[in-house]
Amino acid sequence: MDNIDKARAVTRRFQIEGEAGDIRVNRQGHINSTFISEFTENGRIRRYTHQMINKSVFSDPARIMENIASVTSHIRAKIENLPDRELRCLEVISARDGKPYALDEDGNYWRTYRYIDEAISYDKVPGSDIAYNLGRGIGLFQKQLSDYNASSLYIPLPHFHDMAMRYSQLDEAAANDTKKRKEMVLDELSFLDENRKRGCTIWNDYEKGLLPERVTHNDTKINNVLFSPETGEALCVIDLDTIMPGTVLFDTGDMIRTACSTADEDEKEASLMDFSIDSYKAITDGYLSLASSFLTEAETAGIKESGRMMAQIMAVRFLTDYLNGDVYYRIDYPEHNLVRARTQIALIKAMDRRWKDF
Ligand code: ADP
Ligand code: GN1
Ligand code: MG
Repeated sequence: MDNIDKARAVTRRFQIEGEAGDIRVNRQGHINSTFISEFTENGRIRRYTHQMINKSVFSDPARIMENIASVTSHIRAKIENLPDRELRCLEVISARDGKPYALDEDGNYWRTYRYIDEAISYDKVPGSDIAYNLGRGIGLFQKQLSDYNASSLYIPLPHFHDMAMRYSQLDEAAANDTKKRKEMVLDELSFLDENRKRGCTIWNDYEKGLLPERVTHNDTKINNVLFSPETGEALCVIDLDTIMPGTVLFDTGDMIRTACSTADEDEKEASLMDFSIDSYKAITDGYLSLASSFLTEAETAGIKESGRMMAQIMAVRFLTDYLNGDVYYRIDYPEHNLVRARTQIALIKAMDRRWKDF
């Protein structure tokens, strides 16, 4: 049975009524397997997102779903008076046994969300208005969770943005060189080595308590936010697997990384990668319009560096996966992770160039 058949079969385990129609794959994310289904109920079509949670990345999907169910109900309580609240927060559809997930016959964990039809996602920022709205959307998300007890959250991926740990994984992958790929990436390894110390600063400041611990999303790339096609407003932050305690700079960093870059994360021609200061300004204006009320000085001061740090940690992680033989991220062709690592390095170089001219 391939995954789409598994998805079709598993829909019956959730509290979904009506007649099953079309089901299709969404390949935007690198981690989970995502499917969009259609059901017709009393003449009305309803869509759902079904995801097979990646069990080699997430060791305890049931606890992740506890996090997600709890965080989404916290947010929902704050928007219950809004007429379009269904578009503004992910809604977990329970399984028939009441749990927020269901298992398939092979023991894979699946979850279902109501598909937010009225929204769109972007892999790259289409203009400064969307960059501003992305910043606002993440600022709002952090604000909505600012009174949520961070220490009550299950930590799905400990040390997720710990740069020193990511470098030790890279060092190990390069030392083992199991796929004999190291020769091809000597330039990338040496660039990353030169940047090692600088890249560790934010994590170290966070560990020392110089940056406060808050509830953060930790994976705020632009396609993890859904926008209104009419107004451009950021409606809903999705992909909540990595919600855990962190510094807000992980979130500012990933939105800057993905929304100020002029090329896709997997652009094969790395020279097309540039850094847009206009998008940077728009994102930070949007973000600060909501977040300045709760940020400390150290947090505000760290925003600029956070984008560079996230590009760097992604370069390290993509290159590690390339050296390890592509065991973590979904790839479409053998050099995919190398291409991704190169675009991130090109982005860091573009940032350094642009900030110097600025
Ligand atoms: P991954 O963890 O693999 O990145 P995501 O949760 O980000 O998976 O989902 C992949 C893509 O599916 C998103 O980028 C988005 O385009 C789409 N998507 C996921 N959930 C929804 C939803 N509830 N409504 C609309 N689109 C969704
Ligand atoms: C993964 O799940 P997705 O595709 O939104 C990764 C992020 C990376 C991102 C790079 C759990 O995010 O950390 O920044 O790829 N998620 C996980 O595109 O590792
Ligand atoms: Mg995603």
